[in-house]
Amino acid sequence: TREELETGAVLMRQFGTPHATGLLQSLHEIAQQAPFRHMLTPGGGTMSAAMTSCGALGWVSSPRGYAYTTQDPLSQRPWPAMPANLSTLAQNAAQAAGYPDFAPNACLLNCYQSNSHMGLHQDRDEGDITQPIVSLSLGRTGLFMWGGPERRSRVRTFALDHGDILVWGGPARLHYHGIKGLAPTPHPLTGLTRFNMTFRHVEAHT
Ligand code: MD3
Ligand code: FE
Repeated sequence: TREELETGAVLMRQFGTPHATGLLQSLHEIAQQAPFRHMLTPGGGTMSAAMTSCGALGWVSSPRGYAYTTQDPLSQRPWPAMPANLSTLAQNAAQAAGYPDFAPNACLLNCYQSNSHMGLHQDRDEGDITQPIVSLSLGRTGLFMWGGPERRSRVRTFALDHGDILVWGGPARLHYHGIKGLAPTPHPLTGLTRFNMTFRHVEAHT
């Protein structure tokens, strides 16, 4: 099913489900090279979701701020390459949502456990906001918070289930969003863990 939540935001339930086993295999291979880690924030906190990246650019948070980098600061090596099954799925989803030219060069992987959440935020470190973000949920259901263009905008909550893909572009691209927590039920493929991958096109710093 393909559901337009608002202009530019398209929810495709179950779009990734047929490919889940291979996607999780790729995720584990990425995590062997660039382990999930709890990053520090500029505000002095620690993120409760663990993160890693693949692709030419990876997202990092530290007390010094947020940035996309070409190297994993843990290994000082390039981030793992983006596997073809991931990039192809993201491009197919973007195409189905009306973005035929989407070419991701960064994929942020998030790993949630029972005590994890992600506060309301905007994604604005990518440079070119005419490019959409494609999000894929795997495993345990996440309770997604979806707001508006301002932090004080009304927030709606809905479930993101295993295999669901969301494409955010157009006017929705800078909307506030977050993860309130996880649904109680474990998932047969991941147990109590939820994974999320977000595919992005990030402009290289010049
Ligand atoms: C709406 N991740 O990694 S995915 C993130 O489930 C992030 O891990 C959440 O927010 C997660 O930055 C939510 C859905 C999502 C991703 C990017 C968006 C929604 C978005 C960008 C703009 C608007
Ligand atoms: Fe986000």
